[in-house]
Amino acid sequence: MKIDILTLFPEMFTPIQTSILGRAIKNNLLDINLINFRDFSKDKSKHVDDTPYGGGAGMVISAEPVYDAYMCIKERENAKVIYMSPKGKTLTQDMVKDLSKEEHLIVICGHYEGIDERLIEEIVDEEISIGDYVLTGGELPCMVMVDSVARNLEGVINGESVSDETFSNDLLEYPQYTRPEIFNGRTVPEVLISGNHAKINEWRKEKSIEITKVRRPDLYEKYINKEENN
Ligand code: 4G1
Repeated sequence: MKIDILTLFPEMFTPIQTSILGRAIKNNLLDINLINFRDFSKDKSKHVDDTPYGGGAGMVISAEPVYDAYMCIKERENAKVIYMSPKGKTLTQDMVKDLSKEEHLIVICGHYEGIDERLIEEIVDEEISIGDYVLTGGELPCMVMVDSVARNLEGVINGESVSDETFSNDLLEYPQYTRPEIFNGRTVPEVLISGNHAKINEWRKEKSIEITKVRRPDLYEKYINKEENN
């Protein structure tokens, strides 16, 4: 998958070129291309923002430098253009799964008070939000989206870990333990060292249901409704 990211702060993006995603890039499963649209400013002091029409606080990013950066991307015709925005649809695992089927994403990150609405009308296919809180820019949301999409790409992580976890069955995960067997006097649940895999699976399912019911009644409700239909 090719991902072009249009941002004023390309240096923020080290986290998604590290660890598992770093390996995916090395293995040519993922290609992240950072474009600083300040490079497309026609202003001699490289300005990309201006005061808002109608007045009010803050600065608005002009349509032109972002548009010119977008026009410079080769083979953009079949790409899906995403604007990270608090006005977007909140990212879910179902959306992540659909996005991971795309061949090419172009992601625009806003800053200050956002981007001129006409740029969004002109080139954006989908506005996506990661949740309801105020941020200084769309860069962190973009990284969240790219991380979740990339780990669903073929070969990035082993298949079992992709399908086994939370949200694939609408339940939160059971608790995990590793060595030592006793930590500060706390033991590992007996069943996990029993070697009885049927019993272990049963215990894990039970724990998943228990924690989901307590912590995420919304997910639990969804799970129960699905079970009733099976
Ligand atoms: C009004 C949050 C403004 C923020 C209401 C999640 C937030 C992009 C996201 C804001 C942003 C609320 C996101 C706000 C985001 C222009 C640049 C928009 C930064 C900006 C709830 C500032 N998911 N926020 N405005 O945070 O880009 O994607």
